Amino acid sequence: MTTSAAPSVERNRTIVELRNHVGGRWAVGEGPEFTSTSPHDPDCVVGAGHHASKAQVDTAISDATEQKRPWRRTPIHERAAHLLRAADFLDGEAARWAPVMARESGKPVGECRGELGRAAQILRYHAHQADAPAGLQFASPRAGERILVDHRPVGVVAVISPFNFPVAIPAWKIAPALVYGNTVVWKPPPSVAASADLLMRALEAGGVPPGVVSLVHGEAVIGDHLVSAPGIDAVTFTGSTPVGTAIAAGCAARGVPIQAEMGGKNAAVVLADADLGAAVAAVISGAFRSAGQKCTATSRLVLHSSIADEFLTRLGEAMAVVRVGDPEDEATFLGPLISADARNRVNVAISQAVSRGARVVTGDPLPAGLDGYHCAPVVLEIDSPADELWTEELFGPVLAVLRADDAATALSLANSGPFGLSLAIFARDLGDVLESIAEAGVGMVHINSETAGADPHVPFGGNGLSSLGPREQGAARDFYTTVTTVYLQAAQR
Ligand code: UN1
Repeated sequence: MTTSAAPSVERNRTIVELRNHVGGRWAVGEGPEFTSTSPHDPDCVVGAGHHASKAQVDTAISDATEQKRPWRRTPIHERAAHLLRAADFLDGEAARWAPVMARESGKPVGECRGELGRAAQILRYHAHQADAPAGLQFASPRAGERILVDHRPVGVVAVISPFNFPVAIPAWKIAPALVYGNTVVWKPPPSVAASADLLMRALEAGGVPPGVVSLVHGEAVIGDHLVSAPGIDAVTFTGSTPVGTAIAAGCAARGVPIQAEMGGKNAAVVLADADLGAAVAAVISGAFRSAGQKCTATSRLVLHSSIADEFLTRLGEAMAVVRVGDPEDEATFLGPLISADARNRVNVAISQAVSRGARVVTGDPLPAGLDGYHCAPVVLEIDSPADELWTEELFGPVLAVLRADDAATALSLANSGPFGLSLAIFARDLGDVLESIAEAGVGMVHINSETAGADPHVPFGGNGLSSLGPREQGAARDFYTTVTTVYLQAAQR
């Protein structure tokens, strides 16, 4: 086992030796031992190593602080070139690493290959920002003066990434941080530590200088230490709403900018004139890919009453494609949830909803022989938007259904609740579509496409308890830079 060799995917073998990347090199953690295991086959260890100690986190932060000036003064095209090389490395490793990522995260192997390709695309998109305009120039009311608006790096950025996109999400945080001249200390979740290692290897292979990006493994105690350390100039976080808002409160008290991507309770609204076949396919994909573990997943469905029965019949028939099983099997659509806790939480929420009167529209029991953290996909029709199934994020393969008699009611059901991330509208009538766009209370509206998915070159994020701070991805410069306005006059000759 070395950290540079490609992993083996033989069953029942530890396949990745997990180290931290501190002090510009791979380093054995000085914290407790840990493993990442397969949620499909929990006895199967994927990665093994040690968490970082708090002292190692401090070393990573002081390295990042030392590198601030040299990295900031490196031309942006040179910084970008490292990302382009890292993208090539990821492309080269995708076929070998996708099964490892599937085993560790529970995400089906085809989705893992897709995510690795997407991560490379994200690195390239941000690298190409080197060619974008660097700032603005304004006219001055004074003769002989120009006013320039310059974008400067923020400094040392703490990156806290989630389990559900182990490579793509840290890529879309770290890539813009680096290209705009920041240095980074990154903590991924222990459950997907081996998959996270791949991105660190890519950045190393891309030649990012020692100490500019560090990787520290650990639980919340290490994350808390990192985000509250005095050397951190900005924090970017993706994860649960309670954790994100708590980190944001601490950051606000210290005047540290925060970008937090948190929960979602995203609705698909199917109006009377929709293409029902296309809507059924999009709802299945939005609700059940990644086992519903996306902040953008479709977890609410609002059906116009006139097509509701037909839609639910067609949805029930189409559920046959949602095959539950081993995420390394190409035929699997729905792998396990990330942990026993996650599975138990979802199963309890389903049985409580049923005991409150929810009607199971479709929901076959799990196939026999699955010993992991699997959860059968389920569609439940409920009576009221006050039901917890309508208001609380579950992060599992559970779709709650309500009916509405008109488009305005449908939209208000979709808008209800504390989140505001993504919304899908299925309709043909242009008036209904325009009205839905105008009234949508979300950061992203999809007309005739699923709630999940995001292109790297456009803003990503939401309203309410879904997001705090500037948008990610295509709007990344707003977070990863600060603006300096320069009043520029020549001295008298
Ligand atoms: C997607 O919909 O493909 O944590 C991306 C999440 C989001 C990313 C979703 N921040 O699920």
